[in-house]
Amino acid sequence: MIKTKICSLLNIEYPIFQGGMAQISDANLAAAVSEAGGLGIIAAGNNTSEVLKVEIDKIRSLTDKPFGVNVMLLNVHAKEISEFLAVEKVPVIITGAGNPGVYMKMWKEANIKVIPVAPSVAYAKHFEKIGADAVICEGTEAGGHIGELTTMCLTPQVVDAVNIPVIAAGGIADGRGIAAAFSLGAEGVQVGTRFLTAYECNVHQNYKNRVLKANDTDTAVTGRKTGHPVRVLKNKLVNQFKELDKMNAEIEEYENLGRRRLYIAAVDGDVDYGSVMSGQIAGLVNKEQSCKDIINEMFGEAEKIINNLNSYLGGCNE
Ligand code: TUI
Repeated sequence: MIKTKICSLLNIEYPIFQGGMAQISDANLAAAVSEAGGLGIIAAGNNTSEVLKVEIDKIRSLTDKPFGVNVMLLNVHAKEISEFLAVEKVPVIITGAGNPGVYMKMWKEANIKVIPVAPSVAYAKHFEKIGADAVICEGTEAGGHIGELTTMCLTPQVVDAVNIPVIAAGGIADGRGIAAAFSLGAEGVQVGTRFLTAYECNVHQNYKNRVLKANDTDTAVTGRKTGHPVRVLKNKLVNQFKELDKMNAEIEEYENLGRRRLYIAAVDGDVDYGSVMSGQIAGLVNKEQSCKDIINEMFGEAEKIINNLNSYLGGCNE
């Protein structure tokens, strides 16, 4: 049984978060993960609080277990959503793509656990200082909007720099990833890509099929020039972004090309011209499963690996 401080902090059984993937992580997916003992996370994405309210009401009807809401701080409605979440007193808020500083006091007063994604040691220290309960180190291996550093380099440096628990994310899709994250000093993991192919995930089947077929070299990063790099599976849209790079296009042209592309992939199922966000670990994701089976399998593997590593000591491994 693998238990860490994250389990007691959040009252969950397994120290695993399901990544809050915009347009994808709804109440159905999050409830399945929370019911299986992890922390299910609803992504606010680019939605308004009215849309989010439907999902929060739904998850509360589906499970009594704790859940989280991911606030993507680039969202134009971020302020409105943040105030709404304080009123709703959701158990956990995860923030991404920015600094949640202005909302911290309000959320802490509402007794919400706040866990920001920190792209560097400096941000992790700052988030600890302003009252974060834990931080997520999301490496550049992850899908979607990414930072510069890898999970392998960011995690141990943040672990050494802060006293709050650290959750590793990016590149984790099986028990080996969990064992590696714990070896780096993390006390939990956040997993996105593997949950894309969960039965309870409502993303379009074409999107799931692309992830199932992907191999190790199938992701690319679009939009580096805009300051908002996004990791996706290679497709015709990625070629169009490359053309813009060649033409030395203006940022506005990238923004025009990128508009609504995640919706086009995740909801419409156009995986040629949509933005099929996925982590580099997609090559390991080869089957559709329930969230419960994913979590049980990952932690079963991790336990075995951690036990077997003992055999490396004293040279008794065959
Ligand atoms: O936020 C994510 N991943 C995402 S958000 C998203 S939705 C989207 N759609 C279209 C275009 C762009 C995004 C898809 N994937 N991960 C968390 C994350 N946070 N990664 C990196 C960061 C981050 C970066 C900078 C966190 C804090 C930060 O602070 C520095 C600053 O400059 O604000």
